[in-house]
Amino acid sequence: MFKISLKKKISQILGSKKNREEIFEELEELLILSDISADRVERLLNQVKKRIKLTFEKDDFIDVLKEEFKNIFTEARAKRGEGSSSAIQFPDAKNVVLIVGVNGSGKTTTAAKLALFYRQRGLKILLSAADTFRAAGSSQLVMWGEKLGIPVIGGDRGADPGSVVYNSMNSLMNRDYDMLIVDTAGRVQTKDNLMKELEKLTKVIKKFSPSQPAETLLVVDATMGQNTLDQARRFKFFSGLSGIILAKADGTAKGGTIINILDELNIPVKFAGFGESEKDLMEFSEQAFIDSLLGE
Ligand SMILES: Nc1nc2c(ncn2[C@@H]2O[C@H](COP(=O)(O)OP(=O)(O)O)[C@@H](O)[C@H]2O)c(=O)[nH]1
Ligand SMILES: [Mg+2]
Repeated sequence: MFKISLKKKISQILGSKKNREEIFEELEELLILSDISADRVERLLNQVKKRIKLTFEKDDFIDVLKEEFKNIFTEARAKRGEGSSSAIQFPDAKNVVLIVGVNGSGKTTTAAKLALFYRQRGLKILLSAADTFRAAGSSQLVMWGEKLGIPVIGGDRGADPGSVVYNSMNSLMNRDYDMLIVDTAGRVQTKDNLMKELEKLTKVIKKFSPSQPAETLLVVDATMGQNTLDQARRFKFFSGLSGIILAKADGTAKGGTIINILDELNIPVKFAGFGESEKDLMEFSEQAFIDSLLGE
């Protein structure tokens, strides 16, 4: 998932001849630099301190750290009332996935990746290019559609995104499609008027099918750091969120904000993007995340 792991740095810290206190201080710093909140890092390392012997082997230490990371995910899942996985379950015969997020986070690329992912699992996909805000907004998804051979419903620049979604829902319900993936315009989470537009899009979808969208997924840029927690807060407020997609995981080892999002909002990560090609998407795996952050 991540191309850069913390393992080397952790090994260096553990291998240095510093005393226990100094080792924990340096680890604290390292984990905070990977964007996990200071409060969570402190709790995490306190747990590790309790469990680890006074003198310890490097590998034992990393194993305990990994287990404590795993516990964070397990506890969050238990609070959500979920079993062993939070894989997406679709409720209806025809389902809608709404993609939201700030500018440049990777929404359009992710919409295309998801379309390919679900087509490979046998579903007939329709894409909706509801980013009518920018000149290139809609055409970018249309190009992906052409490349992948997946139909796209778009609109001209400045067109009402609600009407694009309306037309897309009409096609989904009346034609032979199983799933609609809606790409939306990027919006800064602090601009209420843009955020309210998302409420409208959701309403249009619900008019056709009250149990939809099955998933509203926030695409966050893994390199963006702590700001993504605020994004998650605000997008949750305006559009509801069922999950996070961690895009650009290839560019960083700073995936730590997803832990902060779990801690405060308990929104799980459903997918991770790790490159610019349509194939660079994987279902999120807690173990893969931990292994890739801390090294296998
Ligand atoms: N390295 C990398 N680049 C990505 C990933 N996802 C998207 N991008 C790139 O990020 C830029 C913005 O992506 P785009 O989908 O247009 O973002 P949007 O504005 O949210 O729709 C583009 O150059 C994408 O190729 C990813 O997982 N890894
Ligand atoms: Mg876009």
